[in-house]
Amino acid sequence: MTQLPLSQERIESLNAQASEALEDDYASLGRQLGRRGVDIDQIKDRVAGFSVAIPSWGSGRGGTRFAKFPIAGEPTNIHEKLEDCAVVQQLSRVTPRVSPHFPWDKVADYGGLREEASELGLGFDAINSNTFQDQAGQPLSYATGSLSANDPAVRAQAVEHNVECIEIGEKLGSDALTVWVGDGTNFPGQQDLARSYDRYLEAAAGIYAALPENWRMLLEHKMYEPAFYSSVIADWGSSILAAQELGEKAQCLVDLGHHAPNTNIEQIVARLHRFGKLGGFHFNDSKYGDDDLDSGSINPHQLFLVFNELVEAELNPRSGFRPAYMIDQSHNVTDPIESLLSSAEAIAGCYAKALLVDRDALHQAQNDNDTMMAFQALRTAYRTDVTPILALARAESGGAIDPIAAYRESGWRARKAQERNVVGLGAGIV
Ligand code: RM4
Ligand code: MN
Ligand code: MN
Repeated sequence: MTQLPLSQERIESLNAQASEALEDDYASLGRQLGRRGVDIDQIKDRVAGFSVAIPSWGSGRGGTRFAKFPIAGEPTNIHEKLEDCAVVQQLSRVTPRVSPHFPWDKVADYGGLREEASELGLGFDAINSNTFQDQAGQPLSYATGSLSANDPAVRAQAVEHNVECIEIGEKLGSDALTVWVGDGTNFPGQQDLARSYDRYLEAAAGIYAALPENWRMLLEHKMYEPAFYSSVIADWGSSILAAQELGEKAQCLVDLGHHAPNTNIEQIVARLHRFGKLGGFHFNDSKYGDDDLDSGSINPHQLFLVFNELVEAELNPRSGFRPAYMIDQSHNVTDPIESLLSSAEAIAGCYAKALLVDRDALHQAQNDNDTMMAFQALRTAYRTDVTPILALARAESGGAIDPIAAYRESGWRARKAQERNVVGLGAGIV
């Protein structure tokens, strides 16, 4: 039996107060879209079918390299993280799965954890391994690398951890492993750039060999941090070459925050899709060097352009299109539940806007070399306020018309501050 964390009655009574205004806005937008030949209900149905996973660590406050400021009532273990994720899902209705991170989310009984999640209305998405930190009691250190380490015993330990993640994932009902390594160097000459990649490939093949039939291995690239001179999997080039070398079940995962400023990420999406290697997405935003700001908070237009490519890819699946979508954010200044709600809305909103692009007009203008009309096809969709579509889709599936207001009204965090253990370092990342 599902045990939702917030009072469903309360959400509905708040919705009742806002529903007249929403219907009015929805009808007006419906007329506007109708004039463009778009059926608003069809867009709403597509939005209702959209979902994005929440990272378990995103339920805690992250930090910078300088400090971390946890808030009272933050989750301190996977059980509490699941509860907070369930709040996000209950209000937003677009985040039905959690992407866990091991060993951070380790428990003794994974069958029990799966049940616990399902009672909260949640399932599990891609499993994230962690060979970028040393854990207490771990025999060998990752200080000089993990999958690309010089020492074969360190590489073997890193492979073994990833294989254990797959085994845990099978118990949780997942079907993908996301591998991000912090391996790299801070000094020119510190490592041989070619040989470290060779070692990575060899170790990654050991993980690949342990993948069950229906599983995928998602390789996540990141330009820098923690390595500041060279990273072994720094860019989509290194990533796709590794994925091609490993085999069909290996694909690339694009984290929006892991590129140099001004990189054309939407073009990377198109390229990866062209070669059947677009496996997943980590949504967040970034301005300078941070990779975990709230999705759409800095550059919503980029998020829209990425979704424009994703919708193109969905319509033209070539050898398949089934990207694992996940939010990947964790930072210092907001209640993480509010940030996740805001990001979920930004992501679903950009998906909706991308659906509004008049594709025939766009393709025609492209063929005719009519640059301005091609641009206008995108611009018209981008400037449409899709809020009523998102709100109605949410309300119709039991979510809140105004998720952040409903969350604040619920007093959830204050209640948890009474019930939960003192935070310590918290669940977020530093
Ligand atoms: C990394 C990367 C990974 C995530 C860790 C916590 O920057 O984005 O996806 O597992 O952070
Ligand atoms: Mn990521
Ligand atoms: Mn990151």
